Amino acid sequence: MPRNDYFLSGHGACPGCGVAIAVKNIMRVLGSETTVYVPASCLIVFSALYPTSAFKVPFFFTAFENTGAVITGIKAAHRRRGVQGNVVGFAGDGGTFDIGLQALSGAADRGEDVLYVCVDNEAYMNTGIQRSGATPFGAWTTTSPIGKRIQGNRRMKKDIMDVVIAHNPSYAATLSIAHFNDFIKKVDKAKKKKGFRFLHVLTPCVPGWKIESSRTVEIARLAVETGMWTLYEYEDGEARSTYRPQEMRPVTEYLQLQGRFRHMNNEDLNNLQRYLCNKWYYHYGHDIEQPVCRIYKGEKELHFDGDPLHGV
Ligand SMILES: Cc1ncc(C[n+]2csc(CCOP(=O)(O)OP(=O)(O)O)c2C)c(N)n1
Ligand code: SF4
Repeated sequence: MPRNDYFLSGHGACPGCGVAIAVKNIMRVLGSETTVYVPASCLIVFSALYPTSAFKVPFFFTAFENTGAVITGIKAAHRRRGVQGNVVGFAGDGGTFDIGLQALSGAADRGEDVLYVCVDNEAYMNTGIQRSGATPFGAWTTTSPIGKRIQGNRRMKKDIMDVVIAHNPSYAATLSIAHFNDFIKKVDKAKKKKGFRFLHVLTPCVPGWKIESSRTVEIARLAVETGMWTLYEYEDGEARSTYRPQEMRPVTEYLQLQGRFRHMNNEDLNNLQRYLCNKWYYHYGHDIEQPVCRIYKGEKELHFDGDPLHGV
């Protein structure tokens, strides 16, 4: 692992921010010959207080919906001037799944020679925790509240990887900040490939997920162990899983560490668990010998410890 930092301390992220952890490590692998673009998002707020920037490389910022278009333009300018190196865009899930989808699709469709990274904290965090297409089923956000009519977000998370893969990119992969070797290998591959490359990183958010700041990495690991997040890559027209947990852990182990899920009832828990079991089979099914899915029949199984962070 290279030790030189190009995303420096002194930025303003919350302690334990998954986005900051991901960006710091990705930048170590990408190195000094990199030009960065960040659209409106938490990252721009905590990394670029004018006139300073936490990025120790050339760095751009324009509008929310533009990542695919701007990184395309930067690459074209580089080509024209004979500049070598990577052009990378770091966009949030709101700027990728929803508002930036059209520019993302255009860049992927044209096979632009750029790296697009989606740092996915599963909501529009910097404007106050609004639901996005990446928000998981059941999660509380300020626009999917808990009340008589609805109990948190009613939609399953959009599968943005499937959307990107439909464009046949040269490389696409999912990353976890808790699976370090897998993480580094994939960034390195993405750095070396030509054409359109896409990395999708799960980045837990302390206030948005109502978690303790010291548990970010543990929660990211549990996402993989419970099937909420699967690690795989797509290249040369084929997808393959890069890490398979030994057994499928009950999703409640993941949910109960996060206040955004504390209201979930049995029916919703079972719906989510069933969905994850199907997803597990979809990703790992061919090498599974026995059924792994455990649907709960008893009482609600979420237990909270009374920590105020775990309240909604
Ligand atoms: C077209 C447009 N709509 C809305 C906004 C306001 N806005 C700026 S950042 C942001 C939320 C960003 O969410 P996301 O991309 O998920 O990144 P996060 O803050 O969660 O890291 C919003 C809604 C904007 N700048 N431009
Ligand atoms: S609100 Fe969430 S994503 Fe934004 S800086 Fe804090 S922990 Fe990171």
